[in-house]
Amino acid sequence: MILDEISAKLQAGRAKEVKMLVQQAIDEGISAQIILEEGLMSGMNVIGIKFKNNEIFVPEVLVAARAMNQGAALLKPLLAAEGAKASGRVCIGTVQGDLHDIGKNLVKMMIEGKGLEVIDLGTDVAPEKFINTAIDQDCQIICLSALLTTTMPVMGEVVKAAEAAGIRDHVKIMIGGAPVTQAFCEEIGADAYTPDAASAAEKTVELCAQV
Ligand code: B1M
Repeated sequence: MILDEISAKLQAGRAKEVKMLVQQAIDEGISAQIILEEGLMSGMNVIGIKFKNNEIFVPEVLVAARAMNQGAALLKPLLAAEGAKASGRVCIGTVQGDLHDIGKNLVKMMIEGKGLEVIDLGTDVAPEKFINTAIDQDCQIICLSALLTTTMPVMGEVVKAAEAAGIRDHVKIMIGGAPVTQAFCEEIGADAYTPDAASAAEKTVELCAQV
């Protein structure tokens, strides 16, 4: 099946073939959401497991990540078209010390799909940059991604910095990433934790309506 092929080619880091197959799946009428979840993300999950078990190393992970990003880029306009429209502005970034951006990019894409404006601060973002952007650009939500247990505490620093800057009552803070949990969200006093890109996008719409 084509979704399995996408997953397999992504694992092999074959970006061109991934792009071709994603386009083919789109042309066959498979929804962008299904292609993303059952093709691209399923392949990336296997990469994650193999990386953890030392069966593959950083270079293989990087080529798979590149294939993931190129395939996802084709889906971006379709995900936007499939989503219901909302309004609001959020900023998003991977926290300081952390360079993982695949999940953050997916979350961004899905939020944009809901019609919200997203300011992408990239990776390795310092707490003050999140705060200054939220103030200067009038964001309703600060979205924080972390993939390393060592960088999760930076999320707590952002919450504290928002309190110190006096914006805590009108800017919501949403967190996510593989090691992040609801319990951690409560511990640091963030407003919301969501486990994946789709629920993150839904939650942003909900939070934007609250502020
Ligand atoms: Co890294 N890495 N990595 N890595 N890497 C992990 C995270 C790791 C779990 C692998 C492992 O050992 N099992 C491990 C962390 C262990 C830990 O902290 N306990 C790890 C490590 C150790 C490292 C290095 C330290 C390795 C080294 O150098 N020795 C190093 C750190 C570099 C740094 O950041 N300073 C490193 C480097 C890298 C690469 C550069 C090679 C590459 C990143 C490429 C890139 O992002 N451009 C990489 C990758 C790809 C991974 C794995 C294999 C895959 C991550 C990924 O992209 N998953 C990862 C293993 C794994 O997670 N199983 C691993 C796919 C992505 C779609 O999922 O990001 O979880 P994810 O996003 C999801 C959800 O979490 C959620 O939605 C997304 C989509 O549904 N989500 C949010 C994410 N952000 C959200 C925000 C929200 C809401 C939901 O609200 C705001």
